[in-house]
Amino acid sequence: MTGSWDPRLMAGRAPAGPPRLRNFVGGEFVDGGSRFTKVSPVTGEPVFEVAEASRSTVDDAVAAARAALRGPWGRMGERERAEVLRRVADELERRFDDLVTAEVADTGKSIAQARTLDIPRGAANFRAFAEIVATAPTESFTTVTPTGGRALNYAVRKPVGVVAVIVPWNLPLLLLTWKVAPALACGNAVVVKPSEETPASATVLAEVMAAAGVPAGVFNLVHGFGPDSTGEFLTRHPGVDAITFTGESATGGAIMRAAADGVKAVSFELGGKNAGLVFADADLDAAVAGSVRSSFTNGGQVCLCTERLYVQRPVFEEFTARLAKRAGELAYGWPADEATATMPLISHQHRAKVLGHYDLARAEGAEVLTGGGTPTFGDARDGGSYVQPTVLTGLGPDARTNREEIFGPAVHVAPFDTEDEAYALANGTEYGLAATVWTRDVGRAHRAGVRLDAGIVWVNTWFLRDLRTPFGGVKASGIGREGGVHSLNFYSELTNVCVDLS
Ligand code: NAD
Ligand code: 6OD
Repeated sequence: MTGSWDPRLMAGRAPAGPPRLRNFVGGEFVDGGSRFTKVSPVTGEPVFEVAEASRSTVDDAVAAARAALRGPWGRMGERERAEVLRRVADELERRFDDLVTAEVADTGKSIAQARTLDIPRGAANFRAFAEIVATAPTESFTTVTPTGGRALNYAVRKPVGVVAVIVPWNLPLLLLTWKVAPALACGNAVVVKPSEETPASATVLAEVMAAAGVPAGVFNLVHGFGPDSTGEFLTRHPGVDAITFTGESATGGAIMRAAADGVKAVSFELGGKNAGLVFADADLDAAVAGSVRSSFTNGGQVCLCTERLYVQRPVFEEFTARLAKRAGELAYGWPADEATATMPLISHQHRAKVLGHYDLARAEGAEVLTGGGTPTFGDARDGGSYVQPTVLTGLGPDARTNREEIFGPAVHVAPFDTEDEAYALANGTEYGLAATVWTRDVGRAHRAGVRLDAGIVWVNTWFLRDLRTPFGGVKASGIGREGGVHSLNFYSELTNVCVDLS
């Protein structure tokens, strides 16, 4: 497929007809079923033709993964696997421009963001887990036996087996490699299903795997949809040992039901309705700039994005006015323009959902401080799926606008008076993924970590990541933690060996 990554794809154009993206099974690119068309969110024009994996293609992918576990891959030690992961990172860096093209063509995100966040994080995931797996200890205990002797207990890590990796469209390579890197580090073989909206960077990743010398069958890629398609064929497959999924909470429920039949382990990173708390003692410039980032990065299409801001009353008016002004100024340029600050939503279907939320907010009585509709360009972008960055106010905590995930560039701002009230408001949804707190009070910074029902609490920053730290959600936002040793614990089985030394 090398050569298909024409930079004109980034502007939503497929000049010589849309390139065809295929499945990758047992080290070969294969068709395997019908095809679907992927359109550009920037222009609405076709950018890729994608081979949808049929049930038998999924069977072949799972069989190839199982066979790979019986081959040299299954006998490799941690250090050798870490070396393979470093070669994958090197090759990802060599294919940097193709990956940027693929990611921007699929999502319409700015080239600047793809270059500084999405693609570097893809390579960083492989480098980080190469280090983590090569250095992670396991437990060891010396036990006094009933006869007064000694026994030595120690744990050994073994791969889980064939891992199904199912991911969404918002940060495609970043989220995919966040799972594939630790799964391979632990010696598993994977069958990956990217979102039907973002097939391209995963296809480049398959090329990267082959070029980096990853043995055939260790990494398999199947394209397609969820229910009654590739995703469901994979999660219901008896040859799959574990499922790692990132996506909507409702999809997590459907996958959990499928996994129950085979009693498969699941790791879930799900939706959020994240709160930001701005205290009156905060550095207001930093809080405004940080909240613009946390609400509107990637068009608001990051699971960690802030959709509810609670601002202490003395600074509420000033903060809200400054936030709305900055949101209204976010530039809509083409992905290649350096000044571009926002991006389209992933599809017309998702745009209809987000615009439905804008209408709902108005119907619930919200005041729209900026945005609330769609922009017009007078060029090909009018065929895309843009919406205006939107700031709302005036609704209570029980409004659906303050409870349901929008997953677009929209935030509601409301005042609070006391610290206790702020935590109660922040904790008042069924979700619990991330929260952001803006304060100069050190004691409060630490209290917030304890009082907020969220898997991740940022203080005076947002989306600052250390890949060794636990990442995941509470309540409807997920099951389990990934990151560092937490990923190793999901992607491996520990066997305790007990040796009587007497
Ligand atoms: P989605 O749940 O619709 O789809 C995610 C993936 O699951 C896609 O590959 C899809 O094809 C597949 N899928 C859908 N139904 C399936 C089924 N029944 N069986 C098997 N596979 C199925 O999510 P999306 O719209 O792609 O992504 C947006 C959602 O993801 C938001 O809710 C967002 O909060 C969440 N998300 C969470 C995190 C996190 O780390 N917690 C990260 C990113 C996105
Ligand atoms: O940074 C990460 O590791 C991560 N999993 C980010 C998730 C972003 C959600 O859209």
